[in-house]
Amino acid sequence: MRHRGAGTRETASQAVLGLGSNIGDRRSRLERAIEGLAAAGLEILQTSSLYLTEPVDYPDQPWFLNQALLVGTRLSPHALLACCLEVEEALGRQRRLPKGPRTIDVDILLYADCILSDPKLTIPHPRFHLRRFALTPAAEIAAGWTHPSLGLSLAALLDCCRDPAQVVRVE
Ligand code: PH2
Ligand code: MG
Ligand code: MG
Repeated sequence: MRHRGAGTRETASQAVLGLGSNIGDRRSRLERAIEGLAAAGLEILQTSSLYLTEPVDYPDQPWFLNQALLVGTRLSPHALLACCLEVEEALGRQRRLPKGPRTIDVDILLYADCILSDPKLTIPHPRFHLRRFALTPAAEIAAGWTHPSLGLSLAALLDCCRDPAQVVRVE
């Protein structure tokens, strides 16, 4: 058998990643995150528009720029998480306040039709279908993707999303 590194799979899977930044040059951070993910070997299949989004959970912070990516990868879900965390660290992410301001956040929203939950990782991301800032960019690039535990497409989930927080497309 051909040698594969730990955490890699024989065949590629698609995943949807959510990016967010609300400190400093947000646009350049998102660009550099995409470059870092590509340099780590992810195939960037599609990038959504950028969205200027009202902060949720912790309102007293600057507005975010959010974006979603469709990627191809042979990394397992946990190896993909490690890759996302490395890119966050390389871009100077500091974790001061949970849900507070961040230079860059890279979340796995969906990974193939995978459903998993352990102390380190939950897929699909447990709240993204309830949050317009994550669902809007994801539905732009993967409208027909069926959420594996809810059984609805991202387009259908966006139609019934009740999140009142503002999301404005910026390009
Ligand atoms: N991320 C959070 C908490 N709140 N709000 C917006 N608009 N965008 C985010 O990416 C975001 C947030 C925690 O990850
Ligand atoms: Mg997040
Ligand atoms: Mg995160």
